[in-house]
Amino acid sequence: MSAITKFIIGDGGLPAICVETAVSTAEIYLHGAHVTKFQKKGEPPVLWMSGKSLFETKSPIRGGIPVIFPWFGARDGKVLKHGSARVKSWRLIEIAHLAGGSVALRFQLPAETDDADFAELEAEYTVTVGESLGLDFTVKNNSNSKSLSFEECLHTYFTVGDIGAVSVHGLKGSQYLDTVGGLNERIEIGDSIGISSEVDRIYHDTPVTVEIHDEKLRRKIKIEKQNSLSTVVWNPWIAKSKAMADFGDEEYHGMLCVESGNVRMNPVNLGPGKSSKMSVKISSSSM
Ligand code: TA6
Repeated sequence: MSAITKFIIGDGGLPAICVETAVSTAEIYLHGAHVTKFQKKGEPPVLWMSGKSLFETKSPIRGGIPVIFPWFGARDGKVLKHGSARVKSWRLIEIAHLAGGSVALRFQLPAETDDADFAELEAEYTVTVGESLGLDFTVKNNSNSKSLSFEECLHTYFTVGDIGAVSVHGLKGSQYLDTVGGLNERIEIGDSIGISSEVDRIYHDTPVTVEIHDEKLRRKIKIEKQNSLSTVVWNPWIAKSKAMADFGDEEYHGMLCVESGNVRMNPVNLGPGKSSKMSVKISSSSM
């Protein structure tokens, strides 16, 4: 079959694009250029969505792949956490049906004219749906005189069968900022990471491929990336889950964030007229 793309009015009346290829389905909202679904036919969803997510223009969607830009976390003088890109309406500027049956959708973020710090940064985001999910995030510095610094992160929520039967591989020996119970720099000493309490870690200088091994779903999710030095691993666990209105109290059992970006110790510094491109490829296979 050749791939099909369909425009729909999604949750909250927000416009979205559904994509079906011979091997997978996906859904992307224009709001935040937010990928809310990616699933290979015959398999459980790769991306996780909260059953309590809001779908309104002033709030980020909870789950899928929030696009975090141009800053990560809280920022002095800024109201929004995790930047403004995820609550902006992006423009879909191209749909390309590729050889091999994949579909590439290219989105553009309208200039941040109301934010002087970032008005000269232009972002584009290409989502490629096929056997795997490809994400290319490009930023251009339109200033002809100033270097600009920003942060970027594809804050991906993955479906897991049981958070207690999951391990994260590829980060052994890496330094990370542990943000649970204060801010502490630590080194990952384990061959893999298990989750049995709240985890909120920003691994620095990690261009590496990371894998999620899911014993319950008997599945491996591979997260390969280029030009991304930060890896964030997050599960809110019990208290934080209860504290989020758009996150079910028990939903932490079925999700894990492994995020790819350039944040904190690894921001992007872009010279005048220069561009950067961060790429992530998400694929799944049986164990
Ligand atoms: O990426 C991890 C994190 O920074 C956590 O600290 C947690 O706040 C999470 O992002 C979700 O943030 P949000 O603003 O989407 O609720």
